[in-house]
Amino acid sequence: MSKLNHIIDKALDEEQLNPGEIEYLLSLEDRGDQERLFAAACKVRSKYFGDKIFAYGFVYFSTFCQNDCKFCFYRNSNPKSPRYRKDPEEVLAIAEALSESGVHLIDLTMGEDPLYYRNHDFSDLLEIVSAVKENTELPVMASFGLWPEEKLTDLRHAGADWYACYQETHTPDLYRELRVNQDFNSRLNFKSKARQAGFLIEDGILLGVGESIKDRVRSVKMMSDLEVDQGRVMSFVPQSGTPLSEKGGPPEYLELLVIAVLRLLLRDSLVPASLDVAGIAGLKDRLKAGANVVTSIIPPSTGLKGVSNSELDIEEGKRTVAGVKEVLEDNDLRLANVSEYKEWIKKRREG
Ligand code: SAM
Ligand code: MD0
Ligand code: SF4
Repeated sequence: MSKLNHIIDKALDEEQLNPGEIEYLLSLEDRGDQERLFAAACKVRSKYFGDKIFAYGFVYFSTFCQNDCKFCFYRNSNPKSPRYRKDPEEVLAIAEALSESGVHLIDLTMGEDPLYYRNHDFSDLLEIVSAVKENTELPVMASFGLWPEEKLTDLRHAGADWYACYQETHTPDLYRELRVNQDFNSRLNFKSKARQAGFLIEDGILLGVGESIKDRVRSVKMMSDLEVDQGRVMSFVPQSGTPLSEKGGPPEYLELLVIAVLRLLLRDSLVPASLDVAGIAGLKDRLKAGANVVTSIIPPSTGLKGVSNSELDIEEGKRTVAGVKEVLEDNDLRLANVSEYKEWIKKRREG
């Protein structure tokens, strides 16, 4: 039996893969081999989720940030970055419209906005979360940066179900280069603290930011060891006005390999296909690699931006549930019902 078949069979039997085996999968270059890996990942997805796919509405409500992450368009020192802060009424109206359009979760995201972080006053954010939760009755994800640990319970009580906090890399030296002046362990430990406070947690990595294959293996292993509820990978997209503006992104297939490996390792957890990297045109491949949540759905005519592709497909109305549904139908998949998503959350919490 070929090495690839052996590793795939092991994964399908739900045996743990060792680092060497993970590295082998993440190094596949032959298109046929890659397809076999993707087919195995889809098999695991279909075992746990059938043909159901979830969809998240993305509300990037403040693009102000006190940090200076090297890869990010919205880093504090980038004069070219579009800055806005949506007021609570507008956030609520957008969340309601997203809910009506059929998303399963509202992802409330901001930079580490100094308006809240400098005075350590997060009461407005707690009110936004409660209002969104009450009015949409949907699960809510908070993606606010390194939120103070002592206020995690308040955020949970306000109605946030998920906390998303991406490590980008699980290799401390590389992390320090990317997330300038941010402590590696504080960000890593934050995820466990959030889990203890009752949150479902999402971790994620970036590809093409100077990591080696071994760094990638370490990251997917750590996400799997952490038993993240949602494990994300995104290809780096170069941003103007940043130190990495001239650096190219990684080869397209790499993100697909990592999606597939995450699916094999995380099994019944959620693995996103982000519309923020290659837009609606990139969705099919990500689904075929084993992803089961479409993220970064952004309504047009709101002025809202994406993160790594601040404008792609948004005003054309393609980053919408309607746009996503077409792709799902063409690929024998279907948009889940909200009750199916809530059911997954409930089961996950019961462990
Ligand atoms: N500001 C919060 C934070 O950083 O935790 C929440 C924000 S979310 C906007 C930021 C995530 O988008 C990052 O963690 C990173 O994974 C992703 N991202 C940012 N810039 C990117 C880029 N140029 N290419 C790909 N992904 C990027
Ligand atoms: C996405 N641009 O879903 C968003 C973002 C934040 N929770 C998610 C990275 O791709
Ligand atoms: Fe700020 Fe988040 Fe961008 Fe870093 S990734 S600069 S914390 S918005």
